[in-house]
Amino acid sequence: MKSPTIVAAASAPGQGAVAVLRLSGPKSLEILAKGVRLDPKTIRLAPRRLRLARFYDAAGEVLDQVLVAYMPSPKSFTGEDMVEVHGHGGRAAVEALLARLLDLGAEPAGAGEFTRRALENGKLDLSQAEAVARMIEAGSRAELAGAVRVLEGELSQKLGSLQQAIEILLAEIEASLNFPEEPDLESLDLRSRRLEPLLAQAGALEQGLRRRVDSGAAEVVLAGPPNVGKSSIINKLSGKQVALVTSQAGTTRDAVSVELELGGRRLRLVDTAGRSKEMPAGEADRAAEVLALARAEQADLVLWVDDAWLAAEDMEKQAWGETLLPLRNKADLIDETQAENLDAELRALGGLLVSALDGRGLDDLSDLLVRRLDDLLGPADGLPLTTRQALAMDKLMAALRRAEKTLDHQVELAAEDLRSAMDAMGELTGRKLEPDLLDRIFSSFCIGK
Ligand SMILES: Nc1nc2c(ncn2[C@@H]2O[C@H](COP(=O)(O)OP(=O)(O)O)[C@@H](O)[C@H]2O)c(=O)[nH]1
Ligand SMILES: [Mg+2]
Repeated sequence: MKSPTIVAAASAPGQGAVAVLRLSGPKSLEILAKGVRLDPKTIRLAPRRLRLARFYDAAGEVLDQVLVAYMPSPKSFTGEDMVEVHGHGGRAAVEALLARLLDLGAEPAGAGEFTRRALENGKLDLSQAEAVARMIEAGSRAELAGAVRVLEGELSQKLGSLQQAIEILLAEIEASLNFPEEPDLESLDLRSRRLEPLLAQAGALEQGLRRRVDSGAAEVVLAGPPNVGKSSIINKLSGKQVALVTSQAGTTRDAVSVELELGGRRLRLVDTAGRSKEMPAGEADRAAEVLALARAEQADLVLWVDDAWLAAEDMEKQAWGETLLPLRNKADLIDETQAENLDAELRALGGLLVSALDGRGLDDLSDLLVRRLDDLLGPADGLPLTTRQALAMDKLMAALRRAEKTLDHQVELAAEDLRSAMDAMGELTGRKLEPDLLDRIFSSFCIGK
């Protein structure tokens, strides 16, 4: 069965100087030729060239003056025959052109369908297809740079060479298991000759990845008791009046958030209601605390704020684990030696002493945020991995680390570990993905992509 010829606006809705409509499929040229009333042969003579034309409706009225281009298969984004129509970027013009193209036999494209066709026709692999989504979502130069590198094939190439290294090691282990008369494992020296370089390669790859990119910005939640200055800190960090600041406890109820770019990374700062020692009596205050807790639990990083005059040992031992960044605010209210000691204690715990009032420690806080998020999620310009891929990467690394332990004494187990590493690799590259998972991945794409 031939796939239908699909059409969609490739540019964003709304007004713009130019809007682009794309067609992909075997009838692209025929549909274009009818729309611009030219002989298909004439268009075919100048592939991949922009041509000025009039686009007509069925009655022969001019709908728009357009630039059109015909990209014959296989040298197109999807690998199929494709057409682009660049019209005037108003709603009415786009709708009229789209209606006419549908009328001429095109079908509306589904979400991500162009990219999916590119994948199915071998123009892109899954990581490149996902990089298309990352390019579009990139909110900073650093994020864009990482996505471009994936689109250019850097991730595919690195994964490919790692996969090859695993396959070679596995083959050598299996050979020695199947042919016991061959030289023994020790003399093969698989550890230093194969496994160690492989682990180094995997480690380097892991260091250069950026994780959890499908949730957009990294989420940094301000939490802590009421009235410690959480709202003041979010306002200072963002340079905006994001949240109300009053001397009354319980001013913040809804989680208020602001997006900003720090060190090339997009992050969302979220201010939440203070957590009181006892459950508050009021319904709204209770709901606010529940919401605050939920946001903190999902956060990439929790800035737990408390007052500077509390002794360090009073610090709430929070269950956030590696996502906790302890802050003490109102440094201006304690004396200098006290402040220095407290700051040192906090730094040892991965935290800081700040003052939202006089600004002390806030630049250090920005630097610390960047560093912590880099450690947690990888560098801002790293090769972006979706949550799905990051989980597969974790599985892969875990399997390789197990193989490191088992290789010398339990070779069969090492072979087993390497086989699970290969499975994880298949998930990572998308080679082992089920069609319905592909459906899910592409459904998050927008139409026209
Ligand atoms: N002296 C001093 N007061 C502060 C500082 N930060 C906030 N405050 C005051 O503490 C009170 C509570 O601040 P707010 O930001 O609303 O705290 P939240 O309830 O934790 O959001 C307000 O009166 C602020 O002006 C600070 O660094 N130093
Ligand atoms: Mg507040």
